[in-house]
Order: sequence, then C-alpha cells, then structure tokens
Amino acid sequence: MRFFVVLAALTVAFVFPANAAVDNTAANYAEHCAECHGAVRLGGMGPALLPENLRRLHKSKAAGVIAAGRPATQMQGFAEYLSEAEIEALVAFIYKPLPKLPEWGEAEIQKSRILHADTGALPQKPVHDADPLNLFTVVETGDHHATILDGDRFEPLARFPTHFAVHGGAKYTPDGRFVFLASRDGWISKFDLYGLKLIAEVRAGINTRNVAVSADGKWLAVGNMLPHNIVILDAEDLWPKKIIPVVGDKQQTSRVSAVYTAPPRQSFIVALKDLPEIWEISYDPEAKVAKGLIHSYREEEGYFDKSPFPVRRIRLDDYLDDFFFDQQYANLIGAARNARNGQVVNLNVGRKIADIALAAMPHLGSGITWEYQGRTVLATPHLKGGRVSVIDTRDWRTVREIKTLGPGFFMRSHEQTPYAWVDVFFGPNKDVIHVIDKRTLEIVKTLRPAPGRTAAHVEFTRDGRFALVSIWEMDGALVVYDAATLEEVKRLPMKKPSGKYNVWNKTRYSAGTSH
Ligand code: DHE
Repeated sequence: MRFFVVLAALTVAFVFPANAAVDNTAANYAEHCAECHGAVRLGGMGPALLPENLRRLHKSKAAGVIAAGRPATQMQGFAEYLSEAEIEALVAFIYKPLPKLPEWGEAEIQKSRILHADTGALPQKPVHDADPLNLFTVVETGDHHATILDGDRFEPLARFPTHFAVHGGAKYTPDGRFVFLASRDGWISKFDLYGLKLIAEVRAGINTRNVAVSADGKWLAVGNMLPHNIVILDAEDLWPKKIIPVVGDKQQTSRVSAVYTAPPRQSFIVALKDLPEIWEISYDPEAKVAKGLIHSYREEEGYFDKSPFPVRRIRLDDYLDDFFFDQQYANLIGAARNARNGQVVNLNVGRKIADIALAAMPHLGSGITWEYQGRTVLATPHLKGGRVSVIDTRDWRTVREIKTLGPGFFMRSHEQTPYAWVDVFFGPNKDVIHVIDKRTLEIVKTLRPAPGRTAAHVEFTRDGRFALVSIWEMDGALVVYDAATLEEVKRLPMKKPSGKYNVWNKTRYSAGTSH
C-alpha cells in the first residue's frame, strides 16, 4: 500500500511537475485520491478525474464532494486531512486537462476486461417467475446502482452496483436476455436477466458516450469522446473486435457524439461532434449491401476498407451531432450546429433532403413517432424553450408547436395508448409531466407527481397499460401511473432513477420510445 502511494506520487510528480516548495497538490492527490481515481486520473475503483469526465459535476460543487464525500458511495470526506485551500487546489488540479492523453488501445481494453461468469454455463431459464420480456432496467444514478424491476408486479427482482455515472439507455440483446450499460468512464457492463448476475465488464474508452447493440445481438459499438474512436466488442464476452479511429479527410480526429443501431439497415449510425459527417458502419455488408437490399452506396462515399465493419462516410454541410430516426431508419432528423434549423438527412441517398423548423436542440433519443390523421408525425421536446414540435414526416413541415411549462428532456408513448407524455426538466416547473392526446395534439392533463421535485423520463410497460415516471432526487421514486385513467397506482423508493428501460418496448423498437 505504502509502495503504491510512493509510486503514485512519483508518477503524478512526473506527469504534473509542480513546485513542491509552494504547491503540494500533486502529493495530496497521490496520497488521498490516486488509490481510487488512478495515478494519472484515469479512474480505478472511482471515476476518472479529467475535465471531460467531470462534466456532470459542476466545478463549484467539487470542493464540497472532496470535503464531505459522497453519500452512499465509497467516496469519503477529506475535510479533516486537507485545508480549504488545499481542497480548492485539488479542484483546479482535476479540472485541468492532461498534458498528453494516455493510450487506450486494444491492449488496454483487453487488460481491463473482467469476466464474472462462465458464459457457457449460464442458466437455461430465468431464476425468477416474472415475464422476462416485461422487465425494466432502472438506472439509479443517485447511488450508482441498477434495479431490475418486474413490470407486472412492480417489484424489484435484483439491485446491483454499477460503475460511476451510467448514462444513456440500457441496451438489450434482441431476445431480451442480456442488458448492457455504459458509464461515462467507458465501462461497459453485461448483466444476465435470466440469472440476475453480472457477466462481464470492460473499459472500452476513457470517456464514452453510449453503446449500441447490433440487430443480431452479436456486436456492440461503443462511441467514445476519448480516445476519438468507435470500439466494436463481441457481445458475448466483451472482447474488442475492432477499433475504428474517427479521422477526417485532413487527418483531423473527432469525438463521437453517439452511436445507434439501425436494424433494417444492418448497420450502426454514428453521430460526430467535430466533423460535418455521419458515419454508417455496416455489420452485415455482404448480405445487405452487396445484394443491393438496402441501397447502393455512391462511389465517393466509399467504404474505406473491405474488412468487417466497413465505414461509409456521409458528408454534410454542417455538424449534426444530435439526432434521432424515423421508424424505418431511412431518415435521421437533427439540429444543426448553426442552431437556426433542423435537418433531415436521408440515409439511402446520403445527403440532406430537408430543413425543418427545429431551432433548439432536442436531447438525444428524445423524439417519438405516431400516426396522426393518416400520416406519421414525429414529436420532440426542446432543451431550450417550453415547447414540443410535432412534424409531418411526409413534407417535414411543423404540424403544431405545443406550448409546455418549460424545456423538456424526454417524450414517450406506446402503440397501445392515445397519450404521449413529456417532462419539463428545467425551471420552476421541473416537477411537471404533461400528458398530450396524440389525436388532438392538446395537453389533456398536467401531472405533478412530487410537488417541487424534478419529475422526468417516462417509460411504458410492455402492454402500454402503465406509465412509469422518475422522481429525480436522491430520495426519489418511481411513480407508476395507470396510462388510461392517469391515476397513480404505486410508488417505489429509488435513488435518483435517471432512466428506465422496458425489455419488450426496446427490443421491439416501439415507436413510442428510444431504441
Ligand atoms: Fe443524456 C441518453 C447525450 C445530458 C440522461 N444522452 C443520451 C444519449 C446521448 C446523450 C448521446 C443516447 C444514448 C443512448 O441511449 O444510447 N446527454 C447527452 C448530452 O450530450 C448531454 C446533453 C450533455 C452531457 O453531459 O453529455 C446529456 N443526459 C444528460 C443529463 O444531464 C441527464 C438528464 C442526466 C445524466 O444521467 O447525465 C441525461 N441521457 C439521459 C438518459 C438517457 C440519455 C436518461 C436515456 C434516454 C432513453 O430513454 O433512452
């Protein structure tokens, strides 16, 4: 242990040279932080302490966390060992970018992998008697746990610790048997919903956006901000199969904004932050592309290699890093960086086909579609501005702007319900959930599940009969509503349940939810 601290101190001193006479920050880091957060701040038992990974922790709150610790985690408080000035210096230290980012390649990924179970000896049947296709994975960011919830009885079947700051949707294999979670620190975890056990974990990046599962359930694609790449993992044992660096024509690299699976296309679609391009990575090139079943690629878009997981680059006239898809995965709809409009890019022809009135960015995966007066409309809340845009997917015109009580994050519905539910995440009305009638595009009810406390993210049961709403607080809850009467039927205590994901709706690509 002492050897480790000395070694860490030396490493830190080497990586962050400091004048020891006036500044003992590096030594303080080595003594108090390195054991959990890694000698060079890349994380270990605790999260990475790099500016890119700390976006969720406002700098003004970091000193409080160092002084008092984090409830319900292993982060203890250091107020009795460090002065206020020393804590402030540590805050400045961890929010400073590393002079040089360390390698995180195939060797590091392979080395990080942990197998918790023999994938060849898993139970044949569920060890529980709940409907395996009506389970929910509830991500509780309050104390970094996930709960597996029986979607008929609304009772937890299992609860397990996750890595720090799991973000984005839980993703399932197509049979609904396994669930994958991605943490902002790059950890991908695989959990067995039959055996209710963690199977494997791997750190696929230093700073990760999200994970997607191929339609055949064989591959995962992990989109990374650090390093600038996409990592393809074998979904069975999380072994890295291929690392695809994101590089533009002039050798400039780009952070990945998100990666999605597009089942009808047999491909992953990748949104990029620093290149005005969208990438499509095929996971079934021979069967679909070669036979011309999807579309023919234009020569200049090219596949830049002939190996498995070839990349098609769709060049755009603006950066388009936040988007969602229509149900056929033929078009993607997003807000361009110029923030003046939204754009529709047709993936078949590989170019922008329309501008739409979508000035403010929606959160990723926020949009849903439904049938309205004989046409498919698409609706999304706005991250800035209290409104929901409803857009006709035939001509991309705005059918209606529904005024809400504030900017929202998520909108959700289900094929079996006439209502769409949208949260108001920001501002004085953050405790509100609006229920919109999909037939009239009018708000028919405004719910306040816990007055004064943030209510967000709705997901439906498999049959669409119940809607589950999160109360986003440390002593929060999941509130279950009857989706027809809009009355509360149950309330389960949860630690800041950020999102909940129903196996059936996700694996059937319900039009009412993100995929
Ligand atoms: Fe998210 C999904 C990006 C901030 C909670 N968020 C996603 C996805 C992306 C994304 C790329 C889709 C991944 C997927 O499901 O595969 N999120 C971003 C951002 O760029 C943004 C605005 C800034 C950032 O810090 O990265 C952002 N997101 C937040 C939050 O502040 C939220 C509210 C709290 C948190 O946990 O960080 C948040 N994001 C969520 C949730 C989903 C999500 C709950 C999954 C929604 C779903 O139903 O699929």
